Amino acid sequence: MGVVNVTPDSFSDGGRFAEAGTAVAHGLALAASGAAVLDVGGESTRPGADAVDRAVELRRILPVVRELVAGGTVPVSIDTTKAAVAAAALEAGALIVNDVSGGTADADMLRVVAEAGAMLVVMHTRGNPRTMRAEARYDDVVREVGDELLARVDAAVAAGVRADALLADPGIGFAKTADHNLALLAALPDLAARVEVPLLVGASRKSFLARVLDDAPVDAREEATLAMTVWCFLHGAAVVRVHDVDASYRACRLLDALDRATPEGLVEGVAA
Ligand code: PMM
Repeated sequence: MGVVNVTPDSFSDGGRFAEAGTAVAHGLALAASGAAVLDVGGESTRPGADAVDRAVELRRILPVVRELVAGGTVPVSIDTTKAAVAAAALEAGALIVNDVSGGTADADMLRVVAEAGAMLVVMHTRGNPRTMRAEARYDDVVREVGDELLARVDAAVAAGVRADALLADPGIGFAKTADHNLALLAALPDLAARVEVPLLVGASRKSFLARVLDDAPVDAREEATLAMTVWCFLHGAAVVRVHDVDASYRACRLLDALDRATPEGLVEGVAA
């Protein structure tokens, strides 16, 4: 999943793709690099970020969703916590809703997704971007995040979202300290076994990487991001959400080749 942030203030790429034409070109480039899904977002979710008005968010994302859908290369996902934004994006041809609140921020979200028959990513967080730092308190982060994620999966199914259209995401960097993020990633196989729907992980360029890398700034986290992609795919994730698709895609092709290799070597048609 390639990230297309149409925002002036995301932590990783804030402002670079804020203009619709630039965002579309970036999305098409990510698809050409191997992204299987493009995740379009119009509201920054970094800790402390201000909420964005619905009209502003719609103005940012709709032209980009429309153009990427018209481009027809890969499915489009809408990264939003607002049901009205999700509904408009689905109407414009998006197929997936990526809700970092796991369906809790807007009482209409699950119904909108269910009625559209769309896919849904339920992510784990607590509170909202303004309050989540203070909510990063756990006795046993792996167990509690698993419990809370399962509750969100159950709520989505109860609201009519198809169980086979769900992905669950531990929410790296959301209401978690760097140590919590590392503990969750280390326990990914347990989480994957427990949640029973495919896992999506977004670790790309996130600040917990700097905790192990001498405070590396955001533009010096690509190798660490790639290491996370490989770790996640080897430990039970079905999808990774990344900003730089090239490196992750190449790494995935290699993992795929290794997965399929026989004692004689590479099998035919590998990693197309
Ligand atoms: N992270 C961000 C935004 N949306 N969605 C999901 N499902 N998982 C994530 O980890 C996630 C997300 C924040 O990163 P960005 O500002 O670079 O988009």
